[in-house]
Amino acid sequence: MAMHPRPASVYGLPTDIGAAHRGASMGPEALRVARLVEAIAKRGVDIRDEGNLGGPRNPLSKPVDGYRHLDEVVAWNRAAMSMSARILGEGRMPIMLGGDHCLAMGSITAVADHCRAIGKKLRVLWLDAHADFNTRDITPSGNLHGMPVACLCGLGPKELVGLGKHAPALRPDQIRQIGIRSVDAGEKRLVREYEIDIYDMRYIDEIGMRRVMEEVLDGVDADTHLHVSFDVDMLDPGIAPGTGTRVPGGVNYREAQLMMEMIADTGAMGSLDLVEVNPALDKRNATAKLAVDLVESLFGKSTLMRD
Ligand code: HAR
Ligand code: MN
Ligand code: MN
Ligand code: MN
Repeated sequence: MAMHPRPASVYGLPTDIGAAHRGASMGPEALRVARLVEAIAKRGVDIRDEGNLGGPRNPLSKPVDGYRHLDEVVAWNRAAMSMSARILGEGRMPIMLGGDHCLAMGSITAVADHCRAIGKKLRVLWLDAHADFNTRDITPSGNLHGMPVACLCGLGPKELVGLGKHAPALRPDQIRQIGIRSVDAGEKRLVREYEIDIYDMRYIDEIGMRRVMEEVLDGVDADTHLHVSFDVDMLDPGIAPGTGTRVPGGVNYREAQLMMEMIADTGAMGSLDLVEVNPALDKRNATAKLAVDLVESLFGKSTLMRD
């Protein structure tokens, strides 16, 4: 499948506004230096680079009423939402380069509005070490990159929950989380209450990545838009050190390749986020290079099939 790759447009959001550590703001350039755009073009995709969007600087403030930098996070997410909406309107696949993971609120809200408008089913694959399902009452940090999934499901400040045309943007049953191994105490209760489908590392260890991805992709058909939200901290820190919140025991290289190959086989990927690459913590851009290698597989590169 996926013999007619759809055209795509990348854009960067150079900010670490929702994160604990500075440096994810350099992610978009690190991914370009690792030749992301050229690698996707090589897969036969008509790809454009829209450059970076601007937004407020990081004031490095303390949390206010449970949130750090809420106004700035809203501004960056509005920018993300508009750009993703524009690209979708052009019939192209938006590829958002973060930046930290709070930015997926904007990109996914645009995708959810688009799918509603054209009557497509939406499934979001959240590849991450973290569930990102905190709220202001339970967050240990106040950092909004720990809250985007909750906000997308309607739990959060009205400015973020109400970003798009329809609130909440997502139903929990549209989400599949893979690679999870760090969930805070209050967050655990909440993901259970909301019945978020979590394929954690133990489950991956026990049944293997192939069966995990079969379950994750079950029911995906020609009418499904797959949104892949790839937080690089899903990967084991031994192979992906360049990220702000590393958690040991992550997805290894072969498991990650298989995930991407099985997603590519569906031919259903309609949008992508690449987030949390932090060059300030990386070793010779290894994490950006690995992300590009995996993106090649997401766009159908495989060992034996014809290039
Ligand atoms: N759960 C922690 C918090 O809320 C850290 C989660 C954010 N880290 C990320 N997002 N990279 O996936 O602060
Ligand atoms: Mn995340
Ligand atoms: Mn994470
Ligand atoms: Mn590859």
